[in-house]
Amino acid sequence: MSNNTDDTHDSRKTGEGSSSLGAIAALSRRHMLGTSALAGIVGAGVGLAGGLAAPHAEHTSGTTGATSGGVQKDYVAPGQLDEYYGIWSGGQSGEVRIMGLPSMRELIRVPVFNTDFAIGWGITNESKRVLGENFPKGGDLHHPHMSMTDGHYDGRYIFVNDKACTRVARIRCDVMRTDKIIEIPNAQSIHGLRVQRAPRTGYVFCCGEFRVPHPNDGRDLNDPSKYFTVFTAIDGDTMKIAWQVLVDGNLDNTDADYDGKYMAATCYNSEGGVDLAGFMRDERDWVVVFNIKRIEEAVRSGQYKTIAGSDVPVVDGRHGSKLTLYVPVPKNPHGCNASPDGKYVVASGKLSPTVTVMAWEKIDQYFAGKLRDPRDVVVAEPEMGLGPLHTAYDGRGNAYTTLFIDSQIVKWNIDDAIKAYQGQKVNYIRQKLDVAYQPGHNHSSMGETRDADGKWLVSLNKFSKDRFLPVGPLHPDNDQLIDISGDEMKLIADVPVYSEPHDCNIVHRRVLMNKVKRIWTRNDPFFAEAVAMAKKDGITLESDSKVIRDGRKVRVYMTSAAPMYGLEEFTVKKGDEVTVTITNIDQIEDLTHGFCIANYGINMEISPQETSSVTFIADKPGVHWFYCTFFCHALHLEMRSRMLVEA
Ligand code: RUQ
Ligand code: CUA
Ligand code: CA
Repeated sequence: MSNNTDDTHDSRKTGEGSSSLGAIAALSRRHMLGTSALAGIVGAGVGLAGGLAAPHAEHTSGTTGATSGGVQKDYVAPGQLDEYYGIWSGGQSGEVRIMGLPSMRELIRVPVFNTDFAIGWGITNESKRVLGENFPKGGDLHHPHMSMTDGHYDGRYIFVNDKACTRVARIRCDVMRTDKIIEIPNAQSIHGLRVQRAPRTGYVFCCGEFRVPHPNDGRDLNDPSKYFTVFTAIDGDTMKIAWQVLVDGNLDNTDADYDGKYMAATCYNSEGGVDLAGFMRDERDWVVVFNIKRIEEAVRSGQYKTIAGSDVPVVDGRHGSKLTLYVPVPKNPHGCNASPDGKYVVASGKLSPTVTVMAWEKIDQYFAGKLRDPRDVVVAEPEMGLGPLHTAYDGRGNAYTTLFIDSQIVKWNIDDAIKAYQGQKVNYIRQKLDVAYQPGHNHSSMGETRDADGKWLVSLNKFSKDRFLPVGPLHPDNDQLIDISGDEMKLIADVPVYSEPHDCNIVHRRVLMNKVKRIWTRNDPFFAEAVAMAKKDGITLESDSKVIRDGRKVRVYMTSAAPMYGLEEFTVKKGDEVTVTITNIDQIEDLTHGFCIANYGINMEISPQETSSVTFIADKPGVHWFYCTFFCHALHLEMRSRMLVEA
């Protein structure tokens, strides 16, 4: 395994450059799009098409430099392991995908807000307990972030947002299973989500994007002056909401400092608009900074109210509050990204060609009363190009900003940008690399932690256009792998991805590999309720296979061990409420069984040492075979038994 690490590093050092080709393409593209592109992003359909013009002209740029001595740099040989885990958002698929980097192979999917027949997510009692009563059909997951301790990934949890149904979820890294989903009150549509970096996570923070009235029960429908949103702090250990902050405007993306003192969030609707023209009326919006200690003090001393029937303490952080700082920044900022040296936070301009660099130290000074003008916390505002959305870092003082309209990644130097802002004549732009096409987020290896290692960058492009075989009107996205280990960015691979990754984390395998369990631990809390029920019924899950009738409720307990279930049949009556609880007593890694009842719409996974349960009404009389769905044994097909439902 450790060989693999060395292989990956060595092979990358000898790559050949391609900058001249890329530069020419970049020039011609900028010439082609010209100034109409900015109009493009705001002019809806027609303009957007303009911004996307002529992909054929440059679609070969940047594809060289991918090999070293004939070996593709993202090549991970059979039997070798990737160096990084990629924690990928599944977007409107509502799931998280775990990838390997640099191979960019998808390793596994973690259902979160979606349902998944493969493992029975949304079917088993264990998953329904997480999803809640009447759970929505899906979710729109944008931002996965791993828990941290002192600015380092700690491999405990991954937290994610649901923009579609205003929820936040937590995934346990040890079993890669979602163990908690909560709804956020007093908000509509959770977008930005980040974790407290220090001293630990700690808080999970999230942004309510849409302004609506609260309570949102039909009153004040057409009175936007009554609309508002809140910034939410969740206790990541208990998944209970700690407090909320009422803000002016709306909230988009957010990020934390490295000292546990502040959060910053972008706002693109300072106008309080309710339509496109309204969202863009003003030349400036803002970044709002939250002073965590002051907010905690306000909550402790009772300086809060509760709203709309929820008991969550809400403090007032609108203009004039001592709890917040509103920093005016150019028009409709989007991404919010703290640099791994712990010094800066960068808001990307979107409708402005600039990004705004703010220093945490200056924010300290502002809250201490040493600075008067909120703009005094800004230390640089470098020009990037058209449509800056998100910024990533290499840990060597460079930043990488995506340009949605220009379809480029800009590599720039933070110190030089600060010097330029102070009036010195320095060029802070290091390189512009064409990507295909229209990047949203980008993310660098370990780049949102103190361990930013500057090896890989992924550009998560919203359009793939002509990059893959045509597969119908719906195109995959294109996540491009870029080598940033040298002085120049080099494009390594195009990877098609299903709708629609927004963001990802790239986590070195040393963080996770030894924390991830290969088989379940008996009595894991994930299936604790099934274990408790069995105990009440006097069942030893590891050995008993038995049917217990309790009025119209029937509880069926059985073991599974390749290639047999503990019961060859069980009998119930039509209309019975049946709970089937299966314990996989196999101990061998990877020996998963399934449980699918023919024509009942039920399937679930039972991995080694796991207990899974499902409850249903036996509404169809007759013989129903139940069978194993995971190929577990030469006699896997023979691993089936009968459920007899009496009429
Ligand atoms: S946002 S493309 Cu949903 Cu993270 Cu910026
Ligand atoms: Cu058990 Cu297939
Ligand atoms: Ca605006």
